[in-house]
Amino acid sequence: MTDDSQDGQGEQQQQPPKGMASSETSLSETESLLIDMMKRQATVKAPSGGAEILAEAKKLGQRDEVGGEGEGDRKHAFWDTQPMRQEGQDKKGKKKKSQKAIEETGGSGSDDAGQTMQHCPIVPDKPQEELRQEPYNMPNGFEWSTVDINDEKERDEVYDLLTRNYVEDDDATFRFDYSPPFLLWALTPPGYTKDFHLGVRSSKSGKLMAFITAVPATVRAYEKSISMVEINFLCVHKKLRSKRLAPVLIKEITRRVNLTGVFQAVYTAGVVLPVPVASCRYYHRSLNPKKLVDIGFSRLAPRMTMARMIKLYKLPAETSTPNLRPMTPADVPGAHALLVNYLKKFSLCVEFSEEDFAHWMLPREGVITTHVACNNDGDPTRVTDLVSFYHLPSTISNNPRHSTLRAAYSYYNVATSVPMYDLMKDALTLAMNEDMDVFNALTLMENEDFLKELKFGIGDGELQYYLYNWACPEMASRDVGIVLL
Ligand code: MYA
Repeated sequence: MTDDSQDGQGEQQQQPPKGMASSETSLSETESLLIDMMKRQATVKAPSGGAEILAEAKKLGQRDEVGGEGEGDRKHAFWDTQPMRQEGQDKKGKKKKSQKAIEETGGSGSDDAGQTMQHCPIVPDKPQEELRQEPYNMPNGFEWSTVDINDEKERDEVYDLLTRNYVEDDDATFRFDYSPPFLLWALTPPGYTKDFHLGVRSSKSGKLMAFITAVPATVRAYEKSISMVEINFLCVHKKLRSKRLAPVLIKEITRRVNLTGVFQAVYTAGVVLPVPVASCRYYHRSLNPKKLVDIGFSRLAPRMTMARMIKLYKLPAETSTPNLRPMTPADVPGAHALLVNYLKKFSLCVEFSEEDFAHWMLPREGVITTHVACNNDGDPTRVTDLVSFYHLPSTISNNPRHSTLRAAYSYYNVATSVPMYDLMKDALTLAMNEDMDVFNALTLMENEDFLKELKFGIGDGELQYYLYNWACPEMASRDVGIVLL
């Protein structure tokens, strides 16, 4: 769970945080779902292990839109039926059983010789008339609900679900606490579709019990530019866990996205599923070491005193990059050009339009901080440097003194007039001046060049990157150029 960094400081993986917030689901709702499922199981003969879902899925008449016909006796009853990269995709050789299962149901990820075809959909696009038109069934007592994220009340409902039930670390000490303004930002980029903010409510109480989202993005994987969606905020209320609701949410969002002519997606998760395209590790840089030790995020190494630790992590009060200042709308064309050009060197990145860039990068208080510098003598309006981080606090459980861990997450950074090390040191100062406790960064893009020198400590888990329905070789984390929220 913890690891000693080079500085002798142990860090926890901020995969996220966790928590123990009380659940407000009434027992009667949970019980009614359980009873409903038990009744179904009594009437449907399940083939084999993991059959709870299969029985449920069959009873509900569920059918995968692309990929497998249903869940069976596999390690990943759901994921092994989905059009995903397969283990050993990068090598020639025999097809694996699960790959065969996909092919039998329409997949095309391998050629006849058993060699993997690269850089193509695993399952071909389907014409509209072949797509399932009606939503997947929900268990009795629950119903689909498209959430209006622009409505403050509904946004607060999403906030409430996530803040109590979303991603936690292994021992449930820290849990992500995405703020309502952050959710609005994350879910309304140019071209977003309301239908892709998908909730599940209790029919009786109307309470939001589960959620999943998709937003559009043009993503380049190696040489191919693909219209896809970014999937995020998959969440099932703690009282409804392990009942195979997540696969239904994933199938329904897939169906809705497919109906708009899109068949690929990108997403990240802390869990290893079939099969990541890349794997990145979080590193953490202490900004407020005393608090981090107090809350158990970090620990004092043997022979390290708090006074020495504070000194070790002390940062300059001011930034050093000349002319570094908050980005404004007038900077968008120049900063967009800088980032788009920089991202060319990576194997997986978003191809931002100028409009996308303005949405994702302009500063928003308490959500995203972006600074730029224009240090080109010949062209004083040219943006030469860009540094940004988003604000994602975590709820801290069971701590008498602290309820929130304030965390900055490195976003997109480009340095041309100063070394990347200097620019990122400025990022730490900016985060410290916004009262952040810790600055987190993944081992993607060129981050590994500065992490150790800037006294980041290694986290203890990995963030997996996935491409849905897209075959391509695995890549190293330094080749990943996309940061998902
Ligand atoms: S990552 C954040 C995920 N959220 C959390 O970790 C929040 C806390 N946890 C929960 O709310 C629940 O535990 C969740 C699972 C909802 C995660 N990604 O219903 P179940 C598989 C994908 O009985 P529950 C993010 O948001 C699991 O392996 N699948 O389980 C990106 C098993 O399948 P299989 C996951 O615990 C999401 C099945 O679910 C994940 O009650 C990208 C069990 O279902 C996970 N993080 O609920 C989603 N965790 O048996 C994919 C578990 O096969 C998008 N599972 O192993 C795919 C693209 C879709 C669009 C395509 C368009 C073309």
